[in-house]
Amino acid sequence: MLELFHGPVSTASERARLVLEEKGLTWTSHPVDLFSGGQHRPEYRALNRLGQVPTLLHDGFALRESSVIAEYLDEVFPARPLRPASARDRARARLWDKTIDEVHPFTGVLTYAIAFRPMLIQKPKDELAALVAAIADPARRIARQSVLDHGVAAPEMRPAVACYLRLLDEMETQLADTPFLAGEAFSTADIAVVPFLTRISHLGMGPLIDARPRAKAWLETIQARPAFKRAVTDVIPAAVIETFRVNGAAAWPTLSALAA
Ligand SMILES: N[C@@H](CCC(=O)N[C@@H](CS)C(=O)NCC(=O)O)C(=O)O
Repeated sequence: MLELFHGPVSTASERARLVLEEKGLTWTSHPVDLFSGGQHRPEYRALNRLGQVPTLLHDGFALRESSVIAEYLDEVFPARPLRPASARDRARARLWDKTIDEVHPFTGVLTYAIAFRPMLIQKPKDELAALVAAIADPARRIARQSVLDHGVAAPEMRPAVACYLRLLDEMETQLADTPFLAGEAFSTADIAVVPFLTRISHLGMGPLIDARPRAKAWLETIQARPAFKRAVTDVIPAAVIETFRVNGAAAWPTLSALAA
């Protein structure tokens, strides 16, 4: 039995859901509410010591890290393979996994500074302080506090935007050679990256993607896949997309200045 503990609006969870849906696997959904601290409940942290989503539970075996989950599912369920066929392309896919490990913390900075902060700072101060204090990774804890204090004026915003510009440029370079990120075929590399471009486009940073025509066309191709609809489009609540859009539009002057 496959169970996924996931956040409906979490990029790392989107990646795990995409793998499950692309492979046509049947799975049970356990949504975790990150805003009320569901990721820090003792019973969840017994499955995932970092208090992060996603966690896959396969017949009682708990696994964290979306890249590891992707590889595991592809190995255990070999039908509809998602890892590239050649060693060279598999190595490329692993490099995209590493890139996404770098991009992920900056995605949190952008999302919390732009979209979640206005809602979170309405919470009672001690409740919010407890949510931040429970974050296991000290660097992430400091960054979270900074964006809650300063919003888009936080010093973490500049490196976050720079990280995305590097990602987009790297994609543009690869996509000049191959139609997909790890080669000629759709793979775990495309699944790893698509949640992140989707996120910045939801946050109103689409012009950065539009300026890179190959990345833009790639994004449209991946988002048109039926599994993307089931794993991402149908799962993120419309109200959240609207919050991203409205708060993203307000933040865009700051972000475009940082990008320039
Ligand atoms: N590298 C991990 C990152 C997991 C992660 O940080 N997930 C975020 C949501 S996208 C989370 O659980 N955040 C909870 C928090 O920051 O308190 C993966 O790919 O699974």
